[in-house]
Amino acid sequence: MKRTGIRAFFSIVLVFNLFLVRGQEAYGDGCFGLYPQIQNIGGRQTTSLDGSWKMFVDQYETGYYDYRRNPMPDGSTFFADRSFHSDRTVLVEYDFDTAGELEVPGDWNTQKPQLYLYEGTIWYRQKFDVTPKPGRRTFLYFGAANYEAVVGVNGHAVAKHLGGYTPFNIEVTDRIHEGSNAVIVKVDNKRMFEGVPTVNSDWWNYGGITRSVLLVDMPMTFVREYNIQLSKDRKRICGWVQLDGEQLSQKITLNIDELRIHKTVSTDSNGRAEFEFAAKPTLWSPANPKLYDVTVAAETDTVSDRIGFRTIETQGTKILLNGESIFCKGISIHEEMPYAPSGRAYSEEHARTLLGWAKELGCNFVRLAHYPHNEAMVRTAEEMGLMVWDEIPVYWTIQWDNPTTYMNAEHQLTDMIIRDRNRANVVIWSVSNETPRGPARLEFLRKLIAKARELDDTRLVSSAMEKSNIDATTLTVDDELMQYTDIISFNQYVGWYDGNSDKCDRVRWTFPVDKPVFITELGGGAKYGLHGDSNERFTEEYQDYLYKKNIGMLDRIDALAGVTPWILKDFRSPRRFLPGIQDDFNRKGLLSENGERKMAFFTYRNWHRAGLD
Ligand code: GCB
Repeated sequence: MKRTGIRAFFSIVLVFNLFLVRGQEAYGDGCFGLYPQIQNIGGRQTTSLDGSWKMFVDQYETGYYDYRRNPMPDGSTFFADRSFHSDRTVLVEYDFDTAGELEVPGDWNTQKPQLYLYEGTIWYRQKFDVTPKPGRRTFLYFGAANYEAVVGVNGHAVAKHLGGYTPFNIEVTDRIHEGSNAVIVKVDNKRMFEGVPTVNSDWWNYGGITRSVLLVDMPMTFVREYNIQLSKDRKRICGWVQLDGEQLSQKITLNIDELRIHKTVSTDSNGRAEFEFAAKPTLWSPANPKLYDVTVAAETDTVSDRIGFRTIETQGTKILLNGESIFCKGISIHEEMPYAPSGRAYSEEHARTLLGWAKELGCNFVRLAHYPHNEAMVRTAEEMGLMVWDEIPVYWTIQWDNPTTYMNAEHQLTDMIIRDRNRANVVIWSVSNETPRGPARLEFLRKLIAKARELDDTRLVSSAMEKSNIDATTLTVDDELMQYTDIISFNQYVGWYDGNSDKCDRVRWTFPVDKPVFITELGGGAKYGLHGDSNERFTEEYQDYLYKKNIGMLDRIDALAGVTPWILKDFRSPRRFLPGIQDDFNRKGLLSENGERKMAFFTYRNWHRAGLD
């Protein structure tokens, strides 16, 4: 393992160069090489790299650090796709060709029993053939990889991304060549104190390349992003288009054939064009989730989407959709498969089943907790007439004083908003869940809320806050964050963590400001098929009685505008140890992890509120 002086010198030069390149592109949180997000990836020309990827587990990160724990020069990391078996004269202690396999998309925990509890680094490799087209650009797109992904293309580290639930892409136009190419990704899901989320959460830390990987073929100048919405007075369609590339001054036509709209605007020297024109579309709503075929045609690129038009606002204690009061009957959902093996969900089929259950419950709203779910979830919900609460994983105790943590959270928020800003069903951006009060946290969340409004001033912005007690039975929310949020949204567990279900009858709620009240969590655990008395924990009867009593309490809250009980389906959590009952599952689902409906499912289904479609 000893190096000669001259080799060590060259290594230092190489490492220095590597960091120089990274330093120039640094994103403030250690990320590098990332290209601004290309929106509406499903509407682009892509080649899927999904399927079986070669992989091996590297618990000590031997492929990244040398024996002194210094980062190795690019040329000697595992980003080089070496094979011991094809040349045994060279010392190589890894070999992708003969390594094991993992499916992408997919978490690793539920694919191999020995990886069930694994938290650390796994190296992935996929090979692909290309014939580069002159005059085109190629990007490598990842729907998500949890948590830290360092991506190598043809032997060199080209990008690093942090955060397990947002998409990222990398321009590889000059990195790929005719014939066979290799993409190698180091994915590390070790929990980090400075991370978002941090080390402590009540859901499984699924590792891996959990969403699709695509090669994206783009023209030299392309439509990178657009925002197409109904104006607040519902009389006009307005928005903007952003080009990317060298030919930034172009004419752009927005076509909505069904509305006979064909409007042409010109981009400025930065590639941006704004538009606004009178229109009378049929409005999107849960009762009529109308979407229009929309085409953005630039001179060098055309992209199509399905877009709905609606407004969302608050008035006093009401939430108004298209100017009319709507009660949000919802349910919270984790991004977990509807059936075994209960791993990370990623497909449209998963989305249809999960959201189908929400519809069966009579919901018009889903809270996609506690992080941005895959795009199929949001788009399928839009088609099915389900409003969405989109959230980032600023959960429990984050390092509020750490500027790097803030940058990371802000990037996740930004990427979620860019991805979902044209979805009519997304009505609330949420910046956090159950965070402990204090000045640093208030400043952190205030900045995130301001950022969300700066990026999109057409939706509501909130956070799942916590309740407080005025006395034993008078409950309130007095979080100072409320002055920045549009609604008073909070989690409460009367009947589970706070007394038993009968307490609901004695509780009185009072709220300090005149804003819509939205209960983002309530509930209790039940093991499907476990029966007993209504005061016996974890029986279906306990959960059912808790729902009945909570519903009685909800009906007495005049300002209540929405509720998303916890949770649609039992989900894996490392905090749930009860053998025979929990077995690593949080049991607060209305359905079991196998899709079996518990008694409370029917009780919640039968509950109606005026204004519900
Ligand atoms: C909460 C959290 C949620 C947990 C839930 C529980 O308040 O927001 O992530 O899973 O309670 O079951 O304790």
